[in-house]
Amino acid sequence: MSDPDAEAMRPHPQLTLDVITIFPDYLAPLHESLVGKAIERGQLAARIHDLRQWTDDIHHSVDDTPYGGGPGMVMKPEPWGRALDEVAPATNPTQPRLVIPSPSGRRFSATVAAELAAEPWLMFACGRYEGIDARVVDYAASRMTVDEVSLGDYVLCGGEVAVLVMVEAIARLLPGVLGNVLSAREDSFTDSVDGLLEAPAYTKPATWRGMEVPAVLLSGNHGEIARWRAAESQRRTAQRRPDLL
Ligand code: 6GU
Repeated sequence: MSDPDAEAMRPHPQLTLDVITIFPDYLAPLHESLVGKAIERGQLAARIHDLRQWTDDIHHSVDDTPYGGGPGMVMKPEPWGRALDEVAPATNPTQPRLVIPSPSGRRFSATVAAELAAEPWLMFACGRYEGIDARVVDYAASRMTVDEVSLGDYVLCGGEVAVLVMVEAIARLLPGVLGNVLSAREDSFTDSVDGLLEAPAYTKPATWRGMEVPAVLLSGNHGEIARWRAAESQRRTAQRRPDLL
């Protein structure tokens, strides 16, 4: 998009993302697929920052041993403080919402994704090791909303993959990002539907390796099809996710 007319036509991004990480290459998948297209179209802006640019020692250290002892390393506060101050200057009246991926955070969900998709500016702070010095959260919270968010009850090596997951879930909720505006709404887990799992999907050929597509889907009877899908949703949800019923 170096064409100046295309540049002038570029929409104002609906959402700006700043991601701070010690592994910027981990975020490369953001430039693929649906999220990558949204960035190309200017609907989404994604800026990836290497935390090490805010270190001040020869070794570009970002971690140190924990006070009180224990295994592992903790991310030092100083580089994080400088990163926050540069990406979101304290004097700036507009502040991002800060999302910190952490197994100790509140659980990510379609509801949280929708909440984050409604923000104009999100900053993600990717921790590694045993986490970030806890004072960084308190410092950030003195001027911006801070959310520690967990994907589930398991431990990842760092927040980068969690950011990819969250950004994908958020970006597809932005108006005009998904090709088909309806399909985000009808997906499993979105609040606007009934909170059930989706019915199975089929495409051509109608017979494949001896297996038939359910005849109702070939019937052209839209009322019957809708009833069949609703029943399949119920059956699948009861079988796989009874907690949703
Ligand atoms: Cl969001 N981050 C990390 N580091 N580990 C996790 C997680 C997040 N969610 C589950 N495990």
